[in-house]
Amino acid sequence: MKIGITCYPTYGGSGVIATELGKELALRGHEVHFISYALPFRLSSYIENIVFHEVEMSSYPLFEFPLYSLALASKMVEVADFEDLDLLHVHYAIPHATSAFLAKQMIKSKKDLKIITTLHGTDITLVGLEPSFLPLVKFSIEQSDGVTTVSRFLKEKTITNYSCEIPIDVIPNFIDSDLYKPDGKTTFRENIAPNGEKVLVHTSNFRPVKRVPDTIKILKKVIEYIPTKLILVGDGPDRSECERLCRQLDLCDQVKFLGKQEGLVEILNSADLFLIPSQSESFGLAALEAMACGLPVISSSVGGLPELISHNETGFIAEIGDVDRMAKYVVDLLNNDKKYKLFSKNARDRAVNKFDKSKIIPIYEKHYQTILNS
Ligand code: GMT
Repeated sequence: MKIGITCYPTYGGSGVIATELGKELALRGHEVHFISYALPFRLSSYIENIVFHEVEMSSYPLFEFPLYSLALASKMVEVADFEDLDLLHVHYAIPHATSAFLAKQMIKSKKDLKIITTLHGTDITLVGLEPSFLPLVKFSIEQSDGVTTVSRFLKEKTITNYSCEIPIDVIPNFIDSDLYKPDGKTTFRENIAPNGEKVLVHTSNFRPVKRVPDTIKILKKVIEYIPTKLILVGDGPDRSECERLCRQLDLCDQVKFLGKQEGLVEILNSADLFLIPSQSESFGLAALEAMACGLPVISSSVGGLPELISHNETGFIAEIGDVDRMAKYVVDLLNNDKKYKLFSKNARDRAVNKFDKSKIIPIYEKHYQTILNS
């Protein structure tokens, strides 16, 4: 197949999934064309069967705001025509599904370009609900030839929030479990926890929806019982607030802010538990990456997290903001070596058996084929 993929190219789970999907499809012999304003950050080296098409933006004094959605639609048409694409797979509805709809209309006299939209999270649960976007998001979803969501939760939200009456396939996110795996390396851990402390880790974009300050509050309670460090990976609006909280709670020596990092596997392998106390989380790709490295996960009970984490088996789930309970769960696991090892194994097994790329990529291929035959 000849597949066009559009995604956000910077950090973020939807861009990661879109890029890794494209790479896997290319490995399986499909021709993949990424269309975006920048090279997706996970496409760092040449890969056979993958081409990147940059959406160029021109500025003009009349245009107070950049007209990216329109430039993207034009580029989609150009690529679909020149490269003879079979379908366009767009990740994150806003504005990609709308640009794709425009492109489909523009090229319709020449070909029936199929559009598949994958909904990832806040495109449905937050941004898409804003009155200025809601009618457009609903329209663009309903005009797609195929729609997928990354969890059952997100499918239900799409149906209830937008009254969408179209078939939606749930295709969960996936992981390369040969890359994300326990590696037994201890160099980074020795550096972060030189006195044999336990290590908690959280990775995110530090937006309010991630509730990163909760991870620091959890640590404050955990260290009453067990010497522990917390690694915070990523950057975003709430980082300053988190640094302030560390100072206020006198935890500056126990919390290590690493900012954005590439070597995630090594960092995850240096930790014992992963924390994800989010306010909203349609899937929780970061938690899956941790599970694949053998880390049990302590999470809030929101969105798609209960579909990923088996409570009392691969980790524990608590109410949003219940940092006391989350801390209890952390202490419970860190104090019980036998239970910890079992949870660690369960987490890895679940990641490999349910969410490995070898299980999920064929589901996307089948979805494409069904849409092309429709
Ligand atoms: O929806 C977002 O906030 C952005 C999006 C992204 O691009 O990172 O994250 C969502 O998509 C990820 C990949 O499918 C999911 O793992 C995240 O759970 C989801 N984020 C939220 O729902 C907050």
